[in-house]
Amino acid sequence: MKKLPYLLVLPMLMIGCVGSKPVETVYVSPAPAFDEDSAYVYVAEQCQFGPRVMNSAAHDSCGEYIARQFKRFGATVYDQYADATLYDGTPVRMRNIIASYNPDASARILISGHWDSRPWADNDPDEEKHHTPIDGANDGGSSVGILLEIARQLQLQADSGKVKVGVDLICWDAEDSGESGGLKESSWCLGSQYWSGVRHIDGYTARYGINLDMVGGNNTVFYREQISMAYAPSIVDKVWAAAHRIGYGKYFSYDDKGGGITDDHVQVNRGGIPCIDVIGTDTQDGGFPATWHTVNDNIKNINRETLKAVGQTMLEVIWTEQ
Ligand code: AHN
Ligand code: ZN
Repeated sequence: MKKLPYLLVLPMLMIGCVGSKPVETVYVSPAPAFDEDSAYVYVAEQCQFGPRVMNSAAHDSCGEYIARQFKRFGATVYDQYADATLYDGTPVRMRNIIASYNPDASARILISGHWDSRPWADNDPDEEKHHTPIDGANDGGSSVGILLEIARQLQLQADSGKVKVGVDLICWDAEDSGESGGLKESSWCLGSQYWSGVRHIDGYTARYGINLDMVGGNNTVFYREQISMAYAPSIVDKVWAAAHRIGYGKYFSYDDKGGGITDDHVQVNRGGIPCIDVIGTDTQDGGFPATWHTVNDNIKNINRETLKAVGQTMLEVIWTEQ
Protein backbone atom coordinates (compact mmCIF):
# COMPACT_ATOMS: atom_id res chain seq x y z
CA MET A 1 0.00 0.00 0.00
CA LYS A 2 2.91 2.30 0.65
CA LYS A 3 3.76 2.36 -3.06
CA LEU A 4 0.30 3.54 -4.17
CA PRO A 5 0.96 7.31 -4.29
CA TYR A 6 3.67 6.80 -6.93
CA LEU A 7 1.27 4.94 -9.12
CA LEU A 8 -1.11 7.86 -8.92
CA VAL A 9 1.46 10.53 -9.64
CA LEU A 10 2.45 9.11 -13.03
CA PRO A 11 -1.03 9.10 -14.61
CA MET A 12 -1.58 12.66 -13.30
CA LEU A 13 1.60 13.84 -14.99
CA MET A 14 0.48 12.15 -18.16
CA ILE A 15 -2.90 13.86 -18.01
CA GLY A 16 -1.06 17.11 -17.54
CA CYS A 17 0.57 16.59 -20.91
CA VAL A 18 -2.63 16.17 -22.88
CA GLY A 19 -2.97 18.91 -25.46
CA SER A 20 0.58 20.13 -25.03
CA LYS A 21 3.17 19.59 -27.72
CA PRO A 22 5.13 16.36 -27.37
CA VAL A 23 8.79 17.06 -26.67
CA GLU A 24 10.07 14.06 -28.61
CA THR A 25 8.60 12.19 -31.53
CA VAL A 26 9.33 8.51 -31.76
CA TYR A 27 10.46 7.23 -35.16
CA VAL A 28 8.52 4.17 -36.22
CA SER A 29 10.46 2.10 -38.71
CA PRO A 30 8.62 0.13 -41.40
CA ALA A 31 11.28 -2.61 -41.23
CA PRO A 32 10.85 -5.92 -39.40
CA ALA A 33 13.14 -6.86 -36.52
CA PHE A 34 16.46 -8.36 -37.59
CA ASP A 35 17.02 -11.50 -35.53
CA GLU A 36 20.66 -11.52 -34.47
CA ASP A 37 20.35 -14.99 -32.93
CA SER A 38 19.31 -16.31 -36.30
CA ALA A 39 22.22 -14.55 -38.03
CA TYR A 40 24.56 -15.95 -35.37
CA VAL A 41 23.39 -19.49 -36.12
CA TYR A 42 24.10 -18.95 -39.84
CA VAL A 43 27.63 -17.83 -38.96
CA ALA A 44 28.11 -20.90 -36.74
CA GLU A 45 26.78 -23.22 -39.43
CA GLN A 46 29.28 -21.89 -41.98
CA CYS A 47 32.13 -22.38 -39.50
CA GLN A 48 31.07 -25.97 -38.86
CA PHE A 49 32.17 -26.94 -42.37
CA GLY A 50 35.73 -26.00 -41.44
CA PRO A 51 37.77 -23.21 -43.08
CA ARG A 52 36.19 -22.30 -46.42
CA VAL A 53 39.45 -22.06 -48.30
CA MET A 54 39.54 -22.29 -52.07
CA ASN A 55 39.55 -25.77 -53.61
CA SER A 56 38.61 -27.48 -50.33
CA ALA A 57 35.72 -29.85 -49.62
CA ALA A 58 34.62 -27.59 -46.73
CA HIS A 59 34.43 -24.64 -49.12
CA ASP A 60 32.34 -26.54 -51.66
CA SER A 61 29.98 -27.99 -49.04
CA CYS A 62 29.45 -24.57 -47.52
CA GLY A 63 28.70 -23.14 -50.96
CA GLU A 64 25.96 -25.76 -51.26
CA TYR A 65 24.66 -24.81 -47.81
CA ILE A 66 24.50 -21.10 -48.67
CA ALA A 67 22.68 -21.70 -51.98
CA ARG A 68 20.29 -24.14 -50.28
CA GLN A 69 19.47 -21.64 -47.53
CA PHE A 70 18.73 -18.86 -50.01
CA LYS A 71 16.42 -21.21 -51.95
CA ARG A 72 14.71 -22.21 -48.73
CA PHE A 73 14.13 -18.48 -48.12
CA GLY A 74 12.42 -18.12 -51.48
CA ALA A 75 15.17 -16.43 -53.49
CA THR A 76 15.94 -16.91 -57.14
CA VAL A 77 19.50 -18.18 -56.90
CA TYR A 78 22.18 -17.74 -59.56
CA ASP A 79 25.56 -19.42 -59.50
CA GLN A 80 28.49 -17.89 -61.24
CA TYR A 81 31.38 -20.32 -61.62
CA ALA A 82 34.74 -19.18 -62.94
CA ASP A 83 38.40 -20.15 -62.96
CA ALA A 84 41.12 -17.92 -61.57
CA THR A 85 44.72 -18.13 -60.42
CA LEU A 86 45.99 -17.08 -57.01
CA TYR A 87 49.07 -14.88 -56.77
CA ASP A 88 51.16 -17.94 -55.89
CA GLY A 89 50.07 -19.67 -59.09
CA THR A 90 47.40 -21.97 -57.60
CA PRO A 91 44.46 -22.47 -59.96
CA VAL A 92 41.09 -22.09 -58.22
CA ARG A 93 37.47 -22.70 -59.09
CA MET A 94 35.29 -19.85 -57.85
CA ARG A 95 31.56 -19.70 -57.18
CA ASN A 96 29.78 -16.39 -56.70
CA ILE A 97 26.31 -17.01 -55.25
CA ILE A 98 23.59 -14.47 -56.02
CA ALA A 99 20.17 -14.51 -54.33
CA SER A 100 17.57 -12.28 -55.98
CA TYR A 101 14.29 -11.01 -54.61
CA ASN A 102 11.69 -9.46 -56.86
CA PRO A 103 13.90 -10.39 -59.83
CA ASP A 104 11.76 -8.54 -62.40
CA ALA A 105 11.96 -5.14 -60.69
CA SER A 106 14.16 -2.70 -62.59
CA ALA A 107 14.95 -0.62 -59.48
CA ARG A 108 17.38 -2.79 -57.50
CA ILE A 109 19.82 -2.61 -54.64
CA LEU A 110 22.73 -4.95 -54.04
CA ILE A 111 24.12 -6.07 -50.69
CA SER A 112 27.19 -8.29 -50.62
CA GLY A 113 29.99 -9.93 -48.68
CA HIS A 114 32.59 -12.62 -49.33
CA TRP A 115 32.01 -16.22 -48.32
CA ASP A 116 35.48 -17.75 -48.66
CA SER A 117 37.92 -17.75 -45.77
CA ARG A 118 41.64 -17.02 -45.70
CA PRO A 119 43.96 -20.03 -46.14
CA TRP A 120 46.64 -18.55 -43.88
CA ALA A 121 46.46 -16.97 -40.40
CA ASP A 122 49.36 -14.76 -41.42
CA ASN A 123 48.50 -12.00 -38.97
CA ASP A 124 48.52 -14.35 -35.97
CA PRO A 125 50.87 -13.29 -33.16
CA ASP A 126 52.20 -16.86 -33.20
CA GLU A 127 54.32 -17.29 -36.33
CA GLU A 128 53.82 -21.04 -36.29
CA LYS A 129 50.18 -20.41 -37.20
CA HIS A 130 50.94 -18.36 -40.29
CA HIS A 131 50.14 -21.31 -42.58
CA THR A 132 47.03 -22.41 -40.70
CA PRO A 133 43.69 -21.76 -42.46
CA ILE A 134 41.15 -19.66 -40.53
CA ASP A 135 37.47 -20.22 -39.76
CA GLY A 136 36.75 -16.66 -40.86
CA ALA A 137 33.76 -16.37 -38.54
CA ASN A 138 33.98 -12.59 -38.71
CA ASP A 139 36.02 -12.28 -41.91
CA GLY A 140 33.53 -13.81 -44.34
CA GLY A 141 31.05 -15.62 -42.11
CA SER A 142 29.50 -12.57 -40.45
CA SER A 143 28.56 -10.90 -43.75
CA VAL A 144 26.95 -14.06 -45.12
CA GLY A 145 25.16 -14.65 -41.81
CA ILE A 146 23.59 -11.21 -42.14
CA LEU A 147 22.73 -11.76 -45.81
CA LEU A 148 20.95 -15.01 -44.93
CA GLU A 149 18.90 -13.34 -42.20
CA ILE A 150 18.00 -10.51 -44.59
CA ALA A 151 16.85 -13.23 -47.02
CA ARG A 152 14.69 -14.84 -44.34
CA GLN A 153 13.08 -11.49 -43.50
CA LEU A 154 12.47 -10.73 -47.19
CA GLN A 155 10.63 -14.02 -47.49
CA LEU A 156 8.58 -13.44 -44.31
CA GLN A 157 7.43 -10.05 -45.64
CA ALA A 158 7.24 -10.95 -49.32
CA ASP A 159 3.52 -10.25 -49.51
CA SER A 160 3.47 -7.12 -47.36
CA GLY A 161 4.15 -4.80 -50.30
CA LYS A 162 6.53 -2.84 -48.11
CA VAL A 163 9.72 -3.51 -50.06
CA LYS A 164 9.54 -1.37 -53.18
CA VAL A 165 12.72 -2.46 -54.91
CA GLY A 166 14.41 -5.63 -56.07
CA VAL A 167 17.16 -6.87 -53.78
CA ASP A 168 20.22 -8.91 -54.76
CA LEU A 169 22.30 -10.54 -52.05
CA ILE A 170 25.71 -11.50 -53.45
CA CYS A 171 28.24 -13.80 -51.81
CA TRP A 172 31.65 -13.25 -53.41
CA ASP A 173 34.16 -16.03 -53.63
CA ALA A 174 37.98 -15.85 -53.52
CA GLU A 175 38.20 -12.50 -51.79
CA ASP A 176 40.67 -13.48 -49.14
CA SER A 177 43.55 -15.36 -50.78
CA GLY A 178 45.48 -12.19 -51.57
CA GLU A 179 49.08 -11.35 -50.94
CA SER A 180 49.49 -9.81 -47.50
CA GLY A 181 51.01 -6.40 -47.25
CA GLY A 182 48.50 -5.27 -49.85
CA LEU A 183 51.24 -4.81 -52.44
CA LYS A 184 49.57 -6.90 -55.08
CA GLU A 185 46.13 -5.38 -54.94
CA SER A 186 44.80 -7.49 -57.80
CA SER A 187 45.43 -10.71 -55.85
CA TRP A 188 42.42 -9.94 -53.60
CA CYS A 189 38.71 -10.01 -54.47
CA LEU A 190 38.93 -12.42 -57.40
CA GLY A 191 35.22 -13.30 -57.38
CA SER A 192 34.06 -9.70 -57.54
CA GLN A 193 36.76 -8.90 -60.11
CA TYR A 194 35.30 -11.55 -62.37
CA TRP A 195 31.73 -10.33 -61.77
CA SER A 196 32.61 -6.70 -62.51
CA GLY A 197 33.44 -7.83 -66.06
CA VAL A 198 30.88 -10.61 -66.53
CA ARG A 199 27.57 -10.17 -64.69
CA HIS A 200 25.45 -13.10 -63.56
CA ILE A 201 22.75 -11.74 -65.89
CA ASP A 202 23.47 -9.84 -69.10
CA GLY A 203 22.93 -6.13 -68.58
CA TYR A 204 22.40 -6.46 -64.82
CA THR A 205 22.64 -3.23 -62.91
CA ALA A 206 21.58 -1.78 -59.55
CA ARG A 207 21.04 1.68 -58.10
CA TYR A 208 23.83 1.08 -55.63
CA GLY A 209 25.64 -1.54 -53.60
CA ILE A 210 26.61 -2.06 -49.97
CA ASN A 211 29.43 -4.51 -49.24
CA LEU A 212 29.75 -5.91 -45.72
CA ASP A 213 33.07 -7.09 -44.29
CA MET A 214 33.91 -8.05 -40.70
CA VAL A 215 30.52 -7.01 -39.38
CA GLY A 216 30.21 -9.37 -36.42
CA GLY A 217 33.20 -8.93 -34.14
CA ASN A 218 33.70 -7.59 -30.64
CA ASN A 219 34.82 -3.98 -30.06
CA THR A 220 33.82 -2.99 -33.56
CA VAL A 221 33.03 0.42 -35.00
CA PHE A 222 32.36 1.46 -38.61
CA TYR A 223 33.98 4.57 -40.07
CA ARG A 224 33.23 6.11 -43.44
CA GLU A 225 35.69 4.34 -45.73
CA GLN A 226 37.59 6.55 -48.18
CA ILE A 227 36.91 4.77 -51.48
CA SER A 228 33.21 4.67 -50.57
CA MET A 229 33.36 8.42 -49.89
CA ALA A 230 35.00 9.02 -53.27
CA TYR A 231 32.64 6.89 -55.39
CA ALA A 232 29.35 6.80 -53.48
CA PRO A 233 29.20 9.53 -50.80
CA SER A 234 25.40 9.77 -50.93
CA ILE A 235 25.13 6.03 -50.17
CA VAL A 236 27.45 6.41 -47.20
CA ASP A 237 25.18 9.25 -46.01
CA LYS A 238 22.08 7.11 -46.55
CA VAL A 239 23.41 4.14 -44.59
CA TRP A 240 24.89 6.17 -41.74
CA ALA A 241 21.66 8.21 -41.45
CA ALA A 242 19.63 4.99 -41.34
CA ALA A 243 21.79 3.62 -38.53
CA HIS A 244 21.54 6.83 -36.50
CA ARG A 245 17.76 7.06 -37.04
CA ILE A 246 17.21 3.62 -35.47
CA GLY A 247 19.63 3.99 -32.59
CA TYR A 248 22.89 2.47 -33.86
CA GLY A 249 24.83 5.72 -34.13
CA LYS A 250 27.38 4.36 -31.68
CA TYR A 251 28.44 1.78 -34.28
CA PHE A 252 28.34 4.05 -37.34
CA SER A 253 30.74 6.81 -36.44
CA TYR A 254 31.06 10.14 -38.26
CA ASP A 255 34.64 10.59 -37.01
CA ASP A 256 37.06 11.00 -39.90
CA LYS A 257 39.05 7.89 -39.14
CA GLY A 258 38.22 5.71 -42.13
CA GLY A 259 41.08 4.61 -44.36
CA GLY A 260 40.83 3.51 -47.99
CA ILE A 261 40.56 -0.27 -48.19
CA THR A 262 40.98 -2.73 -51.06
CA ASP A 263 37.79 -4.73 -50.88
CA ASP A 264 34.98 -6.12 -53.04
CA HIS A 265 33.22 -2.74 -53.24
CA VAL A 266 36.09 -1.44 -55.40
CA GLN A 267 35.21 -4.02 -58.05
CA VAL A 268 31.49 -3.20 -57.94
CA ASN A 269 32.38 0.47 -58.48
CA ARG A 270 34.68 -0.56 -61.31
CA GLY A 271 31.68 -2.31 -62.85
CA GLY A 272 29.78 0.98 -62.85
CA ILE A 273 27.57 0.55 -59.78
CA PRO A 274 28.24 2.99 -56.91
CA CYS A 275 29.10 0.83 -53.92
CA ILE A 276 30.25 1.39 -50.35
CA ASP A 277 32.10 -0.83 -47.88
CA VAL A 278 30.83 -1.27 -44.33
CA ILE A 279 33.99 -2.71 -42.79
CA GLY A 280 34.74 -3.21 -39.12
CA THR A 281 37.47 -1.29 -37.32
CA ASP A 282 38.78 -2.21 -33.87
CA THR A 283 37.63 0.34 -31.28
CA GLN A 284 40.87 0.01 -29.31
CA ASP A 285 43.65 0.25 -31.88
CA GLY A 286 41.86 1.69 -34.92
CA GLY A 287 43.08 -1.13 -37.19
CA PHE A 288 41.26 -4.18 -38.51
CA PRO A 289 39.41 -6.15 -35.79
CA ALA A 290 41.76 -7.90 -33.33
CA THR A 291 41.07 -11.39 -34.67
CA TRP A 292 41.74 -10.40 -38.30
CA HIS A 293 43.69 -13.15 -40.13
CA THR A 294 44.39 -14.97 -36.86
CA VAL A 295 43.23 -18.39 -35.66
CA ASN A 296 41.03 -16.52 -33.17
CA ASP A 297 38.66 -15.47 -35.92
CA ASN A 298 36.21 -18.14 -34.82
CA ILE A 299 32.64 -18.37 -33.56
CA LYS A 300 33.70 -17.69 -29.96
CA ASN A 301 34.56 -14.14 -30.97
CA ILE A 302 31.31 -13.33 -32.73
CA ASN A 303 29.22 -10.62 -31.13
CA ARG A 304 25.45 -10.71 -31.60
CA GLU A 305 25.03 -6.98 -30.94
CA THR A 306 27.35 -6.07 -33.78
CA LEU A 307 25.41 -8.40 -36.10
CA LYS A 308 22.19 -6.75 -34.94
CA ALA A 309 23.46 -3.17 -35.50
CA VAL A 310 24.52 -3.91 -39.07
CA GLY A 311 21.66 -6.25 -39.94
CA GLN A 312 18.95 -3.92 -38.63
CA THR A 313 20.54 -1.01 -40.48
CA MET A 314 20.43 -3.03 -43.71
CA LEU A 315 16.72 -3.81 -43.20
CA GLU A 316 16.10 -0.11 -42.52
CA VAL A 317 17.79 0.82 -45.81
CA ILE A 318 15.88 -1.83 -47.78
CA TRP A 319 12.48 -1.10 -46.22
CA THR A 320 12.77 2.69 -46.70
CA GLU A 321 14.06 2.63 -50.27
CA GLN A 322 11.36 4.17 -52.51
C1 AHN B 1 43.78 -5.83 -47.83
O1 AHN B 1 44.30 -6.35 -46.86
C2 AHN B 1 44.57 -5.35 -48.99
N1 AHN B 1 42.47 -5.67 -47.94
C3 AHN B 1 41.60 -6.16 -46.94
C4 AHN B 1 40.49 -6.88 -47.56
C5 AHN B 1 40.04 -7.91 -46.62
C6 AHN B 1 40.71 -9.03 -46.31
N2 AHN B 1 38.92 -7.91 -45.95
C7 AHN B 1 38.90 -8.97 -45.24
N3 AHN B 1 39.97 -9.67 -45.43
ZN1 ZN C 1 40.47 -11.32 -44.71
